[in-house]
Amino acid sequence: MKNATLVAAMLAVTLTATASPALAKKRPIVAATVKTIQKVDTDNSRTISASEFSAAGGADTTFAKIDANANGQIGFFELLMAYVYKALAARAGN
Ligand SMILES: [Ca+2]
Repeated sequence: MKNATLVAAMLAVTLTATASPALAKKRPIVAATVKTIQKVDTDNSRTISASEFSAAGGADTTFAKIDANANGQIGFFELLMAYVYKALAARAGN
């Protein structure tokens, strides 16, 4: 419970931070995650639903890959990990 509270607090801080140039320079993957959620999360639930993902032009198969716990929502950390994997794949030349 304590960890869940801490994670929720960290998430709130992260999502209320704007994807500022300073954040983009220091933590580009975090900045990209914040920017994407702010753009795609049209109901401001702080997660991305399948319909929001689709409305933003995302494919259902991509949504399913990112939604790691298959709860029908893409949370901050699921999207963050997707960006991390994408960066690692790019670095590996894949
Ligand atoms: Ca999820």
